[in-house]
Amino acid sequence: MLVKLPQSMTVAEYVSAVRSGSLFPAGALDYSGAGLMSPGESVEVWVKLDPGQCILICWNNGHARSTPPRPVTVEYRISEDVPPKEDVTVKLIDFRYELLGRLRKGPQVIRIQNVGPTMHEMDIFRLHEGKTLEDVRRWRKHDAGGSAPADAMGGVLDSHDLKRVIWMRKNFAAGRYVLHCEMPLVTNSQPTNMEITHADLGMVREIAIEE
Ligand SMILES: [Cu+2]
Repeated sequence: MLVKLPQSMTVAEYVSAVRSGSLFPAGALDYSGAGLMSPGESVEVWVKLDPGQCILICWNNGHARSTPPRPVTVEYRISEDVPPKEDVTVKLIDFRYELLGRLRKGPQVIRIQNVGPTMHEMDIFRLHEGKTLEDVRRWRKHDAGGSAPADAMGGVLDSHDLKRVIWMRKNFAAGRYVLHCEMPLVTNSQPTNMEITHADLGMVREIAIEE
């Protein structure tokens, strides 16, 4: 995830707030980024940044506390880059995924738009043979380090600016996939142990990509 720090906050102060249990240290802004990925996977993501001090940080399985984030300085530049034309749009809505179009086998561009009213994200998992959406939900909730029922394909993470549209490109094989939102219900700067996530509230959806 890319996070933009306020001018008054150092990377060490952000990390210290995270270590004391905050997932959203006050004043820092989430700018999305690539979702959860299993080893060997890759994904391309387009997201508009603003100039300033950012960090790259991984929230999986305690890594935000154990691994120092990577500082990244974003400079102002007029960019001619145009995101690719999408094959599918996914709308993130409290608390569900709405797909406009159909995901197909091969390289696909997905445009991700948050309808809100709260922040969302979309991890994409490819189910292992015989595994179900419920297996993924339970694994992410209770046993992130254990034997995985799916491979994590990447996706897009949350953004404080709900209007920020994000694009991703990924080569999909045929199979059964799960879209999964792991946002906590409470997103203030207070320490949280993520008692309730959006996935618990039903923001998890299985889709099939045909051969
Ligand atoms: Cu959500």
